[in-house]
Amino acid sequence: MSEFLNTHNASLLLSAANKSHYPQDDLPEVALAGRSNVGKSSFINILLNRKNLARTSSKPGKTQLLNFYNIDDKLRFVDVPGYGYAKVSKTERAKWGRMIEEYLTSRDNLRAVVSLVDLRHDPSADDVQMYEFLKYYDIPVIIVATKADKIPRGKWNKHESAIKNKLDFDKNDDFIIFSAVDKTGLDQSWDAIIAAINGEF
Ligand SMILES: Nc1nc2c(ncn2[C@@H]2O[C@H](COP(=O)(O)OP(=O)(O)O)[C@@H](O)[C@H]2O)c(=O)[nH]1
Ligand SMILES: [Mg+2]
Repeated sequence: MSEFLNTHNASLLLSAANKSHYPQDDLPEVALAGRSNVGKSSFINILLNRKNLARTSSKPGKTQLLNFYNIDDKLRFVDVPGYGYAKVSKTERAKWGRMIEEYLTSRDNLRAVVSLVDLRHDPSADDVQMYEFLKYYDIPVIIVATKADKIPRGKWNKHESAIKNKLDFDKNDDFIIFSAVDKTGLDQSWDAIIAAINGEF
């Protein structure tokens, strides 16, 4: 973990639907994106060593706002609502799209997006679209492949290759195999995040 941050000093700062509600300062932000249920909240909880700071839920699609987490007044995590939840209307989906796009394309504080995918499966069309979107806007991206504990270690490489292939992965990006159950990839995730923040604190 980071020697620069007291991660115990972390809390949900605010939830925002649009720009006018974003925090107004210069703190660096790292956003977390991924489909519902991929493990975003669990990732935040593990990185901050908290049981339930970011709510983990077996009911997907519950979080509909951008949740800004303050970490030691030095950095923020921004939990972006999960995509690919089947049971929302087209109108809801469009609203969701505009909210994410507004944040990702206009937020000066944004330093990187941690894009979470499930190590077990090929990336969904939404996963691929998200990666393409981030590459198009030149937003630094860290791919975190979650739920590694659910497949044997001997198969990790094969799954990693399949995901990279489907994403047309840029080898300059970070690819981290992660598990919220056994904390595989915890240090690597912090290293990548700290590198993206690049000495701002
Ligand atoms: N086995 C395993 N389960 C996980 C992992 N990460 C998340 N989960 C489970 O997957 C479900 C969804 O996780 P959550 O963090 O709420 O996903 P979110 O919707 O992306 O925020 C929950 O039941 C978690 O306990 C992981 O690394 N390994
Ligand atoms: Mg969540």
